[in-house]
Amino acid sequence: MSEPDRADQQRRGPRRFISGVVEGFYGRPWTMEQRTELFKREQTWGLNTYLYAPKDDYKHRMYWRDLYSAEEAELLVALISAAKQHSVEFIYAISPGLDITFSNPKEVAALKRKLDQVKAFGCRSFSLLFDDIETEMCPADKRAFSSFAHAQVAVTNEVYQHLGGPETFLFCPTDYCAAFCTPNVSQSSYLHTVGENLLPGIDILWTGPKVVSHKISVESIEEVSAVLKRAPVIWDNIHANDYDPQRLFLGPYKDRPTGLIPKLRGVLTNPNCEFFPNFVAIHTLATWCKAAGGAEPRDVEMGDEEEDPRYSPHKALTLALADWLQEFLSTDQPAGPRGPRLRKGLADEEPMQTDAYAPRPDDNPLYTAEPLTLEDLRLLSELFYLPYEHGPTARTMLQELDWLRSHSQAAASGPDQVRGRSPPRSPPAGAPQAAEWRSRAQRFDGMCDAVVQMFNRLSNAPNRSVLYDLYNYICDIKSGVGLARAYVKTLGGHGEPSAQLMNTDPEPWGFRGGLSGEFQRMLPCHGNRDLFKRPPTTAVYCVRPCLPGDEMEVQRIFKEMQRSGDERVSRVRQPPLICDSLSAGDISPSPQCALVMEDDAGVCGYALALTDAKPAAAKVQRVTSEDFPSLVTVQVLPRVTDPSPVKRMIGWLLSSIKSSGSTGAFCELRRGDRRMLDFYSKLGSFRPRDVADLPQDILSMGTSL
Ligand code: GDL
Repeated sequence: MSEPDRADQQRRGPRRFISGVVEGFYGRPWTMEQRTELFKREQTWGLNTYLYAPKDDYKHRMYWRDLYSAEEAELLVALISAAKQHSVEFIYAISPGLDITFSNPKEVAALKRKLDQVKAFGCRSFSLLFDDIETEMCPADKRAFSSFAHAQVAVTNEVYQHLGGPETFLFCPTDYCAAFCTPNVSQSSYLHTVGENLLPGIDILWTGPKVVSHKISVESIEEVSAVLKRAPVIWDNIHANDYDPQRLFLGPYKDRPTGLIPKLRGVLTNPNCEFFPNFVAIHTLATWCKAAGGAEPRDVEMGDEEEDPRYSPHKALTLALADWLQEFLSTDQPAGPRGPRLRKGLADEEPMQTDAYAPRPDDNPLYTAEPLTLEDLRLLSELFYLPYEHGPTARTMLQELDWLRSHSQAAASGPDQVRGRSPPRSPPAGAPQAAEWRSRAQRFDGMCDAVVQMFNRLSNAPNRSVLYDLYNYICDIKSGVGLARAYVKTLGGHGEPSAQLMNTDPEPWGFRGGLSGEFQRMLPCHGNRDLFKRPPTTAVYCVRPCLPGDEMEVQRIFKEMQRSGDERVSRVRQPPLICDSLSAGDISPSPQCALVMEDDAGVCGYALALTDAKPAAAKVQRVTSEDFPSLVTVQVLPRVTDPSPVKRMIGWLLSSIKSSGSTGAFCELRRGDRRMLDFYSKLGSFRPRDVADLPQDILSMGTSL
């Protein structure tokens, strides 16, 4: 810092830690009422800044050159003044990077003109953002500047000086996280140029190691600060959900040690697109910020069970949820659809009158909703926790479902009482596993029920604005939990297999996800990118296309499994299955329809298919049906106990068959082959079908595509 700068800073006094919210996500921007409500909350919780940067606001990015109309100006003036009233610093950001020509003075003049206009609205703090833009410069800029960083820095410095060197002026680099730096942070020539040439009064935004950073360490900030020659302001995307319509983040601010606070210039969170569900994100950030300078968070006992002695995410969450509960229970909706905006319109109208109604003794009792509880909100938060972590209850549910699935043999071998509601009075000897399975299945069912009850109580909460922002997400999780619950009941042998799971013509809510869901199901690696730690499995399997050298292995497995089939049956001569010729190598599988799986010891299973099974069927004097023209066969060695790689092979085959235009696939099994029978039944998609003239000990199962 130069002498005059240092003197200037001394005159202004120590700069406060910037803390608050950046409205910097893609999609529908918040309303003016919501922003005003945000300022109130920030003031109450001790946050001091709001960065106006809604990506899809026309005049912030796409049409950045256009001046605001008189009406827009009125709204912005009111907003800037509302921020002031609540002691929140309003920073106006502009994103000219989509199409600015840095070297064209007219462009720079347009930028200055726009910011001058906003300055005239009462705004004193500004920001230039160059995130998410093309890094290739146009020919004119290439001639004028030695690099993209030089171009950005030149324009930013000029605008900053034009505005009189505002006390707060933020710059968002194009390489705004470590993952974007080439070859890395300390050797990034882009960041070095920015660090060395950007005027010292300008602060720099940084999202951490990644765009959505799981953790931000003190060391990583020290590294980037050395290059930038200043402490960065974190633009934190930990609660941002604009990249996936199925996600919402209601977990606490987390995995940023409070030791960062003295190393940073500030933290702004860019949270969920939906305004109201951000209560936890912003409240817990405020608690985190209070950990600075030894100030103890409100009512938070200093950490015991967690690493950071100044901040406990768990306790911060509890504080936030307790306050949030009050909001749910209030009918006062300051920024909602029945808030001031509409109230103003309705001001002259008479309130609607409804006659008080009291049921007579024989009438139906009036419906009275149970009130929402703190535990409901904790469960909600745990189901929609953080981008790299599910909440504890969600983790338990996943682990339990995984256990129930992989131990479903125990359920099947247990006494038939699993069908009844109550456990057997005295379990027979040798059934402890079955008893454990039943009790864990019951516990899982209880957890699913808690989600449904939470959904019911939330839907009845008086504050409709908060509910509406959450509605799609809670419907989605309720439906997902419902499917898992039905699946566990099916595994446990409860009555008819769940209509939701087994129905060949399910309602649209019986399967997830529209066209995007279809694409995901077609991709063999679907699920590989799960961000969450899966419950441990014991073996690693490789599923891959069957190569010419694998044919011997496939035939070996086929023969071995034929031999070890039901001994009693194998001694008598058995009628052949349609798929035998396929497994024995007499008929070649259709293109893209042959897979094998391997474990450490080698090939341990295969899955083969014929998109048109007619020729194979003819060999054993059978006919195929129009609905199920394709044949599937799968075989695994008994050492494979994990059903998931087998499921993956079948999923892969079915998508190949489907893309060949087939409408359905079938398989044939021996009734005595309990292992494969059990396997296909549990897959869920294959159902027994009636086929005329089938030999007595053969069963056919089909799935529509
Ligand atoms: C980004 C964008 C931000 C977006 C976020 C999450 C920055 C600096 N820019 O890269 O607008 O909301 O990802 O999708 O984070």
